[in-house]
Amino acid sequence: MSENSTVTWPQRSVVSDADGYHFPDGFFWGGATASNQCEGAWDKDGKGESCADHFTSGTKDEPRRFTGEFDPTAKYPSHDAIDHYDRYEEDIRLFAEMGFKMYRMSINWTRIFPNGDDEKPNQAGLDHYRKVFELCHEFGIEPLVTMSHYEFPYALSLKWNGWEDRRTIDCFVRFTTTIMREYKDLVKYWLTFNEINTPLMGGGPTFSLGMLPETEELRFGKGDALHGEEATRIVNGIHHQFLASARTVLEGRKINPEFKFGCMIASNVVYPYSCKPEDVMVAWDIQQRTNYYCGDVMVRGEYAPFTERYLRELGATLSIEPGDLELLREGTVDFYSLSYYMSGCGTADKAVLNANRSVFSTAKNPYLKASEWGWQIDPEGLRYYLDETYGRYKVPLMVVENGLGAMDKVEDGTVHDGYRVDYLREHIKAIVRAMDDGADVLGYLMWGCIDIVSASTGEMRKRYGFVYVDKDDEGNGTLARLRKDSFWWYQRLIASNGSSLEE
Ligand code: BGP
Repeated sequence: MSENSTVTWPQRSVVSDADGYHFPDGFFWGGATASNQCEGAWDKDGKGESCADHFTSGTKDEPRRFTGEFDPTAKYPSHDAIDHYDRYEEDIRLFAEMGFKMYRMSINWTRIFPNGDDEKPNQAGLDHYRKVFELCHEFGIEPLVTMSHYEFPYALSLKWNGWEDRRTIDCFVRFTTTIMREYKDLVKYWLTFNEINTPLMGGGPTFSLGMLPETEELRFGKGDALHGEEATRIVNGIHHQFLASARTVLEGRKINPEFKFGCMIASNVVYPYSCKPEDVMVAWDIQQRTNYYCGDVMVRGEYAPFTERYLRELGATLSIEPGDLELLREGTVDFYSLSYYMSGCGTADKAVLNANRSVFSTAKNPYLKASEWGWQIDPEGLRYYLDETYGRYKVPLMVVENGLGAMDKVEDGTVHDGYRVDYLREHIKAIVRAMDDGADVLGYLMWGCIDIVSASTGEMRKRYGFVYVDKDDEGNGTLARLRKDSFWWYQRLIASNGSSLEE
């Protein structure tokens, strides 16, 4: 573009000068949680059981287990978590002290409809979230609500095997229309499904699809082994979620035309392990089927061109009924939100893959370091993903999860977590570069802004927060909240709207 160009670009951009970076006005700085990982109070005030309540705790090497009957010798971390349900006021005050502009949280379906298909909503659940939203607004914090974040009603899993059954769509839409009506003046930004694509990456069908598992153990990384009947169940389950999302969007627009809806995709950045064309194509293919398979439906309103070939390879049959495709076309989202933690490598050589397995069917990248949980740290991958995604969809993007799970140590009443600051700084700088490339990014919400239960392992010691919570994996601790060093760093960053990033 020539220097004299008079074109005004509509999207937000970051200006950088001697004083540092200047993010656009209204950029959403903040943090994110999910109710099953922080609230606890799993059976309080009329709440029903969700699938998350049936997962035991695990470790990096010991997978979590899903047990239908509660095992009296096991721990179920969602049952108490960090007691955010009763301490939300203290926690939101801490977020406000950091200057949060946005707080992403989920409404637990089973607090509103304990069995998923109840006739009437549970008033105590509705009252609880109203108080939370009112408090956010008192501090000028905009809530961003995930309607489904691994909180599927267990009763519906038993009845219909979760999203495998189309009847689940009506139940979900009843839930979403109830909360949209209830909070129409308090919540403007909504995400229908958290990380809708993870079952295609090997995330297992229970967490996000509410399907009862074939084995108790929650194992990750089997995306490349997905095939046949299980694949059929999963692609149809996701199809039902697409339909439920589209109906929610259409209902929501009637309730409040100001509402903004986002999809939420777990970004899967996969580089070729080598420049062999076979490796390049494997990397390309994994990205197509894990990112664009869902993104295309939710943003463009239609299945991606490669879908037929992909389903054939999966040995899966997708059941599309009359009216489905029209509905998907109408109920598209307004923005694209994503989680980003790591990247991986694609290889056509099974021996290389098996010798170097990273997370989610990819091989380890020899050029990258990893977190203590083996997630390979790659800020540049975030720029790559934002640019690719913006180039494909041209809708605003929002980073609604990014952060470092680490083993923190309390010293002198705080945590010196310079390693976390380094991780966050480098990722935010990658966002700046993507915005400089032209990507339109609405905000940055750090995942697990207060220490919460880890989704993949159920541990407390995999900590992400700016705020430390005094609780260990055995359940000991006072639950006291401590500000880590990163707390003050993020506070300065938000106050300067990004210009103190290099500090
Ligand atoms: C995402 C989930 C979150 C969250 C995060 C970190 O996949 O949406 O719920 O937990 O990952 O993962 P973990 O808690 O396993 O470290």
